[in-house]
Amino acid sequence: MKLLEGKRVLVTGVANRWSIATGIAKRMHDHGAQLAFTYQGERVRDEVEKLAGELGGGPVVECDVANDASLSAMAEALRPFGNLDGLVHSIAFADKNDLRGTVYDTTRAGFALSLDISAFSLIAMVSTLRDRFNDNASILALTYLGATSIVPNYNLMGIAKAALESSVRYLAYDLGARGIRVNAISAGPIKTASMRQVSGATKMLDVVPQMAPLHRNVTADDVGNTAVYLVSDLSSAITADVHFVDAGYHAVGMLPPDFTMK
Ligand code: 0WD
Repeated sequence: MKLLEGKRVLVTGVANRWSIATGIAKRMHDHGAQLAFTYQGERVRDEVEKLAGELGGGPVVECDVANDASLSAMAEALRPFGNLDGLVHSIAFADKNDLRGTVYDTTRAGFALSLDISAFSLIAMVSTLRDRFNDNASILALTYLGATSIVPNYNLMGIAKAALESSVRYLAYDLGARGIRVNAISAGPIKTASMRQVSGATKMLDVVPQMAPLHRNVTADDVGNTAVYLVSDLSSAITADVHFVDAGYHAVGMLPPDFTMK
């Protein structure tokens, strides 16, 4: 059964084939969605155009979320695509130096930049596209456990994700009267370019299979499956939620007494 037949979805945050947004786009395409993509700049343009070509040949439009003119130009360029039934926000940035060491060494400029691109960008995209969502559309953002729990080295990005998750809830309230839903998927660690910026992050991939109830890491496909559900009408009463796709890791509070890390 195809869950997204007839739905138009805008996907942001594809940088390469390992991006979580790539996994989401593939699963949405499998479920019959018509996809449009944004790309951040020339550096990733070819990669995004290639993916769009493989997934239905929809429009590919530049959008740097740090730039208001770029956001407005994106909205204009997407007009022929038609109104949206879904938006996937899969964007984050922090200076590498703010993803290691101590949080109290974060600079004012680093904080402002990371919160702008990783959290305000969701508000900015919704604001820019506010008249372009169909009633009952679904908006999705990507977050991580480090928003609400201490994950060493995730540091500033955890603070930015806390702002993002709160933005999800307030936007859900703003848009609820139109039946528009806003949710976040909290994904377990997945090896991507962004993830590698966090000091020691690849070691997290060894920890999760030992501790998580499902004893495995998650993939961009796992996240994509949940994204399909959250944009489909099957999740019609779910909004303002943070939905974990992390093999159950978030629910583990203590290890067994005989546990030794491999
Ligand atoms: O373990 C992971 N990989 C997790 C990622 C676990 C849980 C959540 N996430 C989140 C990230 O924080 C992010 O919100 O998922 C989202 C997607 O991240 P990703 O797929 O892990 O990383 P990546 O493939 O690097 O995509 C993020 C993209 C950027 O990629 P690069 O590598 O080029 O920085 O965010 C985009 C950009 O394409 N991006 C921007 N887009 C528009 N305007 C901007 C910007 N100013 N800055 C970054």
